Amino acid sequence: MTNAPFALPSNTTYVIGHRNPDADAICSAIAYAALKEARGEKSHVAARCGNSNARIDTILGRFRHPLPVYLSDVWPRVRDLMEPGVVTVPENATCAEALELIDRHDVALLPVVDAAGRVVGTISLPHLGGIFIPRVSKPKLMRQVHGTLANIARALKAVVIHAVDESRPEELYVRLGTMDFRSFWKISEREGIPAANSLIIVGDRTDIQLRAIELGLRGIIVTSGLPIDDEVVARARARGVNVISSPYDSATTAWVVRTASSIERVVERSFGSVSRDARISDIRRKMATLAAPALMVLDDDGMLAGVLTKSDILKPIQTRLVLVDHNEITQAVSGADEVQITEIIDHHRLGPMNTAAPILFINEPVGSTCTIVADLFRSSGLVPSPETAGIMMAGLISDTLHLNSPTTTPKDAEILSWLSGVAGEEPRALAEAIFSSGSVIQAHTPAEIVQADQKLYDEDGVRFSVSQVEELGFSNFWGRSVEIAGELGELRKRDRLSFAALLVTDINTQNSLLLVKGDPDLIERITYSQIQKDEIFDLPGIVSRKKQLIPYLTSLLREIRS
Ligand SMILES: [Mn+2]
Repeated sequence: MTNAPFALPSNTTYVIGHRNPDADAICSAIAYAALKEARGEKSHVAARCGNSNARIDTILGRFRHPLPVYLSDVWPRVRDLMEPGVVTVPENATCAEALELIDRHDVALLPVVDAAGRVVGTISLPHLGGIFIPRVSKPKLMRQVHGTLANIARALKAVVIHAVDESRPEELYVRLGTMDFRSFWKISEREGIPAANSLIIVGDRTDIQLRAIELGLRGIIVTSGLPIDDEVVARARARGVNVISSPYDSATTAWVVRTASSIERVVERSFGSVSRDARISDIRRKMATLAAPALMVLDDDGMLAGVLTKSDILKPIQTRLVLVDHNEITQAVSGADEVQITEIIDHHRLGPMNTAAPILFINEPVGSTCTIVADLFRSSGLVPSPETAGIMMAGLISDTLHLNSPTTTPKDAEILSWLSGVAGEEPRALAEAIFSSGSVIQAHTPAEIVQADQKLYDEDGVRFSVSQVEELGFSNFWGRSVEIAGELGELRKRDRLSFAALLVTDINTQNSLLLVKGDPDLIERITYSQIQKDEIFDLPGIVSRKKQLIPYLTSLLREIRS
């Protein structure tokens, strides 16, 4: 799933309303971000997790404000926590080079890449340990170098006196030429190591050097930068024996030679990889059981994008949210429960919600979230810009049906009049513009109508959904009631809901119709009069989902349970 790679800057706090946002969710997010800025708190950005609609467009157009940033989800993903600028090592590197990179960059593991930059494996200290830690039970292996003479010269920072075919990968065995001339070569013969695979590390022992050349060894390494006889060089040329002058003493040279082995044989070819867009929550388990210290992060083309270590996954998630106009996680942007929620500003019922740390939670039973935000401006001694004041008026008017909804409080009226003065905007004119801004039912498909302002609820494990549309009169609805009812039934089946309901509210008369699809046990208990056999009920005087309809529906659910 590579949904929504919206790059989240790490220090941003998003102020965001509920899914399927209504005007109050959008307007209060914009206004609260403006309040934060007015208070000098940095990096608060208004966001939304759903599409706009005609009413929202009308409001934002009137006050010349862009739509908030769209976030399809806030799931923390691998790319948010991975280490991007990864040091890699080419597969033909020497162990010395790999070791130096591990040491210099203080990493547990290096990705090994081929010429095209594709990961072929990984290398870590434990892998290299086999090269550097003596295995006394296998002395022959201890003397083995798997690489090229050129690599050996490079590792030794040596002067090459004479070289033959030095770039050929080969298996070489190293011996110190420290014994008596008569003993030299006896052990090698016993071990069955051919001269062509032998290297001798030797000081200024001309007798041993000449004997080695005579035997046709692959090369001699003269240590401590000691002078080499012209005769030795001449005979080596004639016999095709390599001669290298190492600046190090014999003991050091013997150590360093072994690090010239190519990493090829110690690369761990099996490694775990993960897409940069994978959700952190999906890979936690994989990470816990992983033997290696890290996962390779690959981009869409399979190229290395970064490395995710076991400690990266413990880093705190940087994405922060302020929830406005909702507090139930089922209504929040997808992934909200995986990031830090720092504040909640709301006027709905309390739903089940846990936070790891204490947060600022303002929940006030007033007509709109914009009322609360405007009140915060006022009590802080701050005056919003006329545009922000107008946007708050719009959220307030939209949610309270211009102070007519039963959710309306005296405070809403008082705040609306204060905002009206700041914005230089007449509430009645604004209300007219908002409520005549286009019929949702006329302009949209049945699927869009039932999802435009849909909210999901979870009541003791009973999942249900209640959508609402506000219309000027019911005529548009009656024209399409059958197809809308069909869509509501589809929605219920698809989302496996106990029931799905749609409240169609007439703003003119302040009455609603309720369309319900679902559990017959619940539908039978509805005490309002049924208009048609089609599960449409007449709800006179009901206009508020949160204050009237939800409490009524939850009381029916409680009846069923008891
Ligand atoms: Mn609201």
